[in-house]
Amino acid sequence: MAAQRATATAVPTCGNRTGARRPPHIAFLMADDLGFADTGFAGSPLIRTPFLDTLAREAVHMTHFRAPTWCAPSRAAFLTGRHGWELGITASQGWTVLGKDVLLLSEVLKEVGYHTAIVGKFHFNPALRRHHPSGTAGFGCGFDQQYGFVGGQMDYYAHHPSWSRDGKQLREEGYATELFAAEAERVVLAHGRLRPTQPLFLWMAPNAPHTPMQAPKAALERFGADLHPEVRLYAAMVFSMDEGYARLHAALRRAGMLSNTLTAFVSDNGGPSMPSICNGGLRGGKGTSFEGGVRVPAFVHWPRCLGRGRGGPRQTSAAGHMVDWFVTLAEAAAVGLPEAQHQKLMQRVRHKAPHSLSLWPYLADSAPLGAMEKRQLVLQVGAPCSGVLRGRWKLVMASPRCLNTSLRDVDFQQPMRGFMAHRYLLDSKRGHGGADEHVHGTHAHSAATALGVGDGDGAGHGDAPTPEARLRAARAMGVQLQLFDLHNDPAERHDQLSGRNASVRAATASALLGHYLSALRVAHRAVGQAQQEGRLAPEAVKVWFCRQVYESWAPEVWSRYHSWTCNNRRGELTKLASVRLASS
Ligand SMILES: [Ca+2]
Repeated sequence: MAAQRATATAVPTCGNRTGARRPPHIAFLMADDLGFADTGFAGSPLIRTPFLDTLAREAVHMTHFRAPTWCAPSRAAFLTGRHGWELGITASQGWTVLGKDVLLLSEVLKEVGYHTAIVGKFHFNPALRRHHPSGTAGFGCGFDQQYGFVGGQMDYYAHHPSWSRDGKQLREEGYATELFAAEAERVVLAHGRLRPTQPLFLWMAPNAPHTPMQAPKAALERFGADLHPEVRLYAAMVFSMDEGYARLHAALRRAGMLSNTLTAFVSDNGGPSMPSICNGGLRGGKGTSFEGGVRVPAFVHWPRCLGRGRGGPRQTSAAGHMVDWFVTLAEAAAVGLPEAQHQKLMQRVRHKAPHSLSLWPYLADSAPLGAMEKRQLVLQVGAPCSGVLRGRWKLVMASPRCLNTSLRDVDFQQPMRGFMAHRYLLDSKRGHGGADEHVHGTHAHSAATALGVGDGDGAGHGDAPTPEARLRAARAMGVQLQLFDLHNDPAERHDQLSGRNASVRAATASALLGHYLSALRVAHRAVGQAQQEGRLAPEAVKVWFCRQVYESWAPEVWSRYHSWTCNNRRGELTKLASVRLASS
């Protein structure tokens, strides 16, 4: 594809065509579970992010950027350039140890001369540190420095048992977001003092505003006591996160590094379906393949090379994805290498992460979308809610039990058919993991053939199924399919597979399903390999997962979940289709 052939020339020249190109310092700011519209620059009436708003005014925004729907697979995608389903991560939370064959972004940047640091939430299986061969420092995984925790959910004051610096456990007092800010400041100032000529890669990943809802008093007092307590807490958590990023940038300025810094901002996944969080009218939330779960704020601020956007903030609607940072940042980091060495490196990087595409053609000069317009993105493999996207079309696949059943009627201890139907395709050869009896044996075999999956690694035997037959087969396996036209219906309210459009759209849905099944085969192999190597974490299906899907479907239930921070935001989706950017 054209986008995959993009080379170093796609990275902006920064107005320096004669001298050697200097690699930038990279400050990668990742929020955790931030709502799509919960920033000042997205127009929130309640949430305040003054620092991010300042950056946003000079940044290039990716208005249709997608991320995996959970924390761990999202961080894996960022660090490896590969989707969770390529890595054997099919469980919802993705607690699988990465294989030795993956190349980490931190390793690539270290290799081209960067000093590398992670401050915040790592969220990989702790075994990764022992398992992965990279790195010689205390922490490894390609990072020279580490501070924070390895796990996921964490009390902001009691901290996670894995709280550590450079891999050594420590106990500290304080609010996590503020401790991360202080450490980022220390890392930058020390870097400026000790290694003034070396580029720095700092991945700043506070766990804010992920649950539990906790905020320091000073931040809380910035918001009126008349606000609902949950909204006030959430707003204070986001504000504190914003202050932390501001402290990092202030340190870069003090160290004389800011003018050569590339700053990227992104949320690791969509905001959860919680009353205090606003995804701006996008359907669903974290854990689902609906837009509320996968479409996240994302921008790149690099005034030296991308300009300051004299006509206001710039934007691209290219279908970027979390996996793309891998190639994109590697390209920017490698600008100083001799051409032959650069090409060799990028060849290896692209080979390791074939789905990671360079974003530079779209960030640098708003190139025509080209291949990006037809890009096929498998958003999640495995239920309760999988999805695949191509251009304006998105196919969502979920358990009917999640989508169509009153929550009161669901016994969540029982296997969900939709979920297990997906699992069958992964499990049929190995026979592990308690597959649902409905999809076992010959029934499953014939259903798989009807889907066009068949046996073996290739396509199915015999004639390819008709679109209608394939959709029927998927439904017979207990998977509910919904097709959305995101161009006309960004809120995913109107299923194109029901009503009068159904037959017209069957071919589109079937093609997307076919692409999804290809990814499923890749996932099958990756899971098998993870099992053989003892890296596969046990997965758990909890009530909460299904609830996320259900509430994204039932309008009367769902509306309750967008009533506070989304106040006055109803009907604004047309603005959000291109992100409403603060104008001053
Ligand atoms: Ca998250």
